[in-house]
Amino acid sequence: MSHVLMNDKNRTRSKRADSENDNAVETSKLKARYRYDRYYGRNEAKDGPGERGSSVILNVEEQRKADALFDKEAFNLIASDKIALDRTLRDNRDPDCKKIPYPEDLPSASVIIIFTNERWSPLLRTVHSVVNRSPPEYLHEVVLFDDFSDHEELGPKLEEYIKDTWPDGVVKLVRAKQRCGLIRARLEGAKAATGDVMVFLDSHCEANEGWLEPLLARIHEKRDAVLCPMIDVIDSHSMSYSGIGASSVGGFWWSLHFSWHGIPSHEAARRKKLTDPIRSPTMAGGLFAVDRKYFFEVGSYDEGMNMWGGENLEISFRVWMCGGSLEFIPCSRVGHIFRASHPYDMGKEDWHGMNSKRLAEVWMDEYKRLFYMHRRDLIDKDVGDISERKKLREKLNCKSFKWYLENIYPEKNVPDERVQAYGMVRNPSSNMCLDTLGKDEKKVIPIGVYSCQGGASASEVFTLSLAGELRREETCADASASNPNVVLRSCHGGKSNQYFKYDKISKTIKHASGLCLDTEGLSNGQGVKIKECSGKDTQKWELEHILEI
Ligand code: LR7
Ligand code: MN
Repeated sequence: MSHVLMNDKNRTRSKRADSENDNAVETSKLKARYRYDRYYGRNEAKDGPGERGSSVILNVEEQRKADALFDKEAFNLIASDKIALDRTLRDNRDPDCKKIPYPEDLPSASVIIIFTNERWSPLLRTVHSVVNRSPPEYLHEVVLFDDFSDHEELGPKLEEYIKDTWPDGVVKLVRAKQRCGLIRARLEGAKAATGDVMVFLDSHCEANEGWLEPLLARIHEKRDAVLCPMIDVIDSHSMSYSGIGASSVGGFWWSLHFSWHGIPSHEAARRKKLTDPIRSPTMAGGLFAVDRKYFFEVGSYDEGMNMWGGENLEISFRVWMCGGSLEFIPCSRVGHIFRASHPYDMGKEDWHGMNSKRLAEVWMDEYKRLFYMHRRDLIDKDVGDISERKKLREKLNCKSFKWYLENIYPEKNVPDERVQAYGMVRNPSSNMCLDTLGKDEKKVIPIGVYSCQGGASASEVFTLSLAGELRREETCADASASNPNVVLRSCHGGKSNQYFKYDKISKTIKHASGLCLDTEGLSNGQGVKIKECSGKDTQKWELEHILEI
């Protein structure tokens, strides 16, 4: 790694540098105040495309170009290029956020932005937003880590731009000598950083007003708190910036993909104010703040993970299980361009799957079985040596995954524990099983029937919960006498349309409406219905593993 731009001598930004000065404390505070106001002044109204976070309107010709580029770039590059690199944003924080008095002696921050072949305008807009909206006395540095990009504009032109725009050296560019992948890129960025706190951002973000102080203040208060800002949405088509509320936390699917959920009631009850941190079982991965030394103490990242994916759940589980906490900070807001695909090359390997296997093996104890239920293909896959990570877990004396589930994520559905039954739901006369047919379970989908795969396919694994729900991980079978087609939709916990009872003797699955689950007339791939109970074979079911009925 070579440090291309380093100009530490002339820097006066960090509070440490300020206090080394023999200026009277008051004077340095005034100076900081002045610069602070000046930087904040840049958010004053100005005209132009996308200002105040608005959508960019393109003419027909521009739109044609944008459409042609969209598949490759996964966002509207033409619109982005029209927006000022220091565009203004609406301050969408809760008004109470502005009343919080932050201590004056906050730790300093290194903001680490890793990128590989990021486009110029989103990359530089990220940097400008950070420099312009961070109080200079707390912004120790911005570390731009280039993960082996080959776009020409990111070569010497970028170095020149940085030197000209931030001559005080606050923005440092570090280049990888070979492609690292995002996990090792963040590690390299972290090794280059020297501030008290590190804040990681993706390379297509916009930090909003007052984003940094609440992160630093919380770490000042609790050094083992790992913090995420609220991730606002920069629309990949219009480039508009819109605030999301502060009502979600992170979770995961047993396939080890990240998911969003409403704040659970136990957490809502624990919090006193809207501005209080929100404890979250997991983080999305890209945007977070952590005490620099704590990050390394708690095991930084798994260097054996490659390219993309899995590191977000790994750090989430690890931080909680090893004594820290993971929190969302409602008063800190950063926008992110959500892109449907990756505009950079990362080869054809299933990196997410392999990285996830590493984390399942190290952190999930016996619960890794639920990951393998979704990923049978990975059971025998070699994902490299994990002994160092296991040693780390031992050294830090971390708690079990069971502890994590019970204490940090009690609302998580464990499909095969404390349930009436789980596994295949089979109609023996046709040898067809209930099946999601591989449809997207984030939407409302019909439950179909399909030739039983012997449990070899996760799409035929259902749970009959203690509450009488016939369910998947997040969704429950739902029907009514007037809507007899059985669909999967969000579990509401209120029985009625989502209540089913299995009778071991008659082998029927009877719905709250009094109708029975029936395969009559169905062939592979068709949707199952509830019908008048008839006692026919088409209404007889076997549940693969019965625990308590
Ligand atoms: O090989 C690579 N080298 C890199 O430097 C691959 C990527 N990168 C950079 C890339 O340029 C970008 O700045 O790494 C950053 C993240 O890559 P993205 O933006 O393609 O990822 P994403 O936003 O699609 O995915 C989310 O999940 C990832 C899992 O590994 C990472 O943790 C991302 O940081 C994460 N992004 C967020 O959490 C932003 C909020 C999204 C949500 C929800
Ligand atoms: Mn991203």
